[in-house]
Amino acid sequence: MTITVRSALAKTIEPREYRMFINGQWVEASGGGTMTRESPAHDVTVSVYPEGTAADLDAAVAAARRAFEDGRWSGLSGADRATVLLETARLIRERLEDLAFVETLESGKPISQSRGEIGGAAGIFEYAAGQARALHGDSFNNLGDGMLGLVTREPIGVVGVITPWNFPFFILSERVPFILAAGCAMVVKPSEFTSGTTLMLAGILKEAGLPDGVYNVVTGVGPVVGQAMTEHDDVDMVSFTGSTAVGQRTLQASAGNIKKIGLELGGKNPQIVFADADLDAAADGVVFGICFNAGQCCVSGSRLVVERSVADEFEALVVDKISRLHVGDPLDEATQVGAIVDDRQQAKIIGLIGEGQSAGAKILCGGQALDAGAGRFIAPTVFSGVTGDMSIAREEIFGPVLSVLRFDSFDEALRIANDTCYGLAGSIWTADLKRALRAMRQLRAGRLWINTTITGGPEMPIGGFKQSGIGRETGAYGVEEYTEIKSVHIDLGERGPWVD
Ligand code: TXE
Repeated sequence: MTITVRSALAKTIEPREYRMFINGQWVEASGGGTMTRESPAHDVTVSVYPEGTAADLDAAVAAARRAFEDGRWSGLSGADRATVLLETARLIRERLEDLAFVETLESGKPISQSRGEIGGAAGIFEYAAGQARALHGDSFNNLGDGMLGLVTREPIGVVGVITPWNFPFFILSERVPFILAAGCAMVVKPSEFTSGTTLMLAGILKEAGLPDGVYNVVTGVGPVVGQAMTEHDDVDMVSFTGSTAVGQRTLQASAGNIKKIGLELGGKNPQIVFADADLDAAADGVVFGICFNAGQCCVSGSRLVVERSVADEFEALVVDKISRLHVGDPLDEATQVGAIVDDRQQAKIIGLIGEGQSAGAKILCGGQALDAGAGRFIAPTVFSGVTGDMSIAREEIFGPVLSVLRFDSFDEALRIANDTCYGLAGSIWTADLKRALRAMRQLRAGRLWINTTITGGPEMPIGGFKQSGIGRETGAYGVEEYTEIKSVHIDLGERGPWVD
């Protein structure tokens, strides 16, 4: 494994100071408070944001409500909305380097990966522009001569968006353009670790022609701003992405005004490898699936479920590939695995590695923090001999830690794969298409890959079964989530009187 040390560049960075974005204006927090963010890879302060309050959230929700009600955006045609979304995509591409740089400094992810995510996000805006024009309702001409039925789709209203730190701009972009395509207004509460690019998007959207008040950003901590958003009576829907624990709270908090909730939560995703798979390609995919974004992905393939007859050989392939990874400074162009987002996350990962060892699983590689001169890094870790009752087989570790479980039969593989409270994603590796499709049918998860992993485009919906979430983002489904359906009955004849 190649470990790169902290780059000299980061030492010279001046922190960027941001303001929040409410009703088209850049504002300080009403309480005057600020929060700072250190680069998790360099221990250098890179960002200062306002520490928003519940009063700031109220102001943002009121601005979004006004914008929604007066039709400055909801009243536009899909074609006009599409024009703004396409211009936004163009501006994102134009500022790709700056956005990627901020993303890497705040999140610790490799710069090459940030560039890919920002470019991908621009593509999502382009796709959603098409959806703004394609969105339509339905009609019923089969209700008899006296009745015509119309089904209209209407924007749900004011949407609250709460995003995490692992893919700050990409996850935001899996939601914002669809919310805009549907004609809604919104308030975004980004993660307190990674708010920079969410605020930068505000400037881009304004420049692209989005009317004031349609996209608002309130920075601040989850238990204050996020909680107030989930409880707010004037928010019609909340889209939350984060931990299952906070997702449960979000559901409870939504009860007050029965707001609609979209949840994308955790996962403990299986990578099923059958003996007939192209083992070298599968090993590469498994390593990517657990090491991409340092394992801090909701769709990380954190459980390797491998057929016993090839398990020893396959584990050796995985360990060999891991030994050739570039881990370390995310500003280094060659880096593939960057930093862990903060001390709490680092401690959680190290703690779970310890639990795996105590439970009797065997470490094949990694198992400890790495010293890169600064920041927090974890050596990609593989545990062999894992059983289904161990915490490393059940809990979302959210780090580069792979747990290997072995199977003897197809049925056992699927039983192990489905033995989790989560159902977000899964991968199947085999040369036998029938077997792959049978496994696909039986896997209880919202997003599957066959002979590949963690890839896709905005055409495909994302979301989870079981405790991994509610609802779907992206694709045509992603726009529909942000609409209400109205049934309209039109009497075409003489209505028979009820009262003589
Ligand atoms: O998540 P939180 P954390 C998982 C992963 C990770 C664990 C903890 O297992 O180790 O969660 O990470 C906001 N009301 N995922 O603590 O707290 C918060 O400010 C409303 C999986 O960082 O759930 C941030 O904007 N909002 C995941 C967002 O919730 C609240 C991505 C997510 O933070 C809030 C991240 C509250 N009471 C972590 N408290 C995925 N699905 O990809 C916090 N928040």
